[in-house]
Amino acid sequence: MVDTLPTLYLPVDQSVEFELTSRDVIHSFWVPAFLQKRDMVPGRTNYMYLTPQETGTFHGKCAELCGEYHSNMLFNVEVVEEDEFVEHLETLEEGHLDDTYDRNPNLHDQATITGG
Ligand SMILES: [Cu+2]
Repeated sequence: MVDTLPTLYLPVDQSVEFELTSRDVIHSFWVPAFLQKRDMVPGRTNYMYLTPQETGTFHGKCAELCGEYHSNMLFNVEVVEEDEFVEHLETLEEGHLDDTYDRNPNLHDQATITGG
């Protein structure tokens, strides 16, 4: 399962700013190895700053009980050298997520079924 998770790439030894928000409910961005976590709140932007100091694979998860899919909110973090990071960036389209991980359509279906 770990192989199919979304992966966040970060460059080693460079400061990184995370801009954290949510499009549905409150979540919490947590990579235990980074020793920080921060809430992600709809309608608000929180920030987290860090500098990854070693390359490697780390595990991230949502740290706020957010609903039915909470236990599936897992991701990988790859901290890589600068050239590998740039190479990876070039494979991304605009750097935005598509709807692949969007749970809102599920919530909408549920609301329709229950008339809510
Ligand atoms: Cu959660």
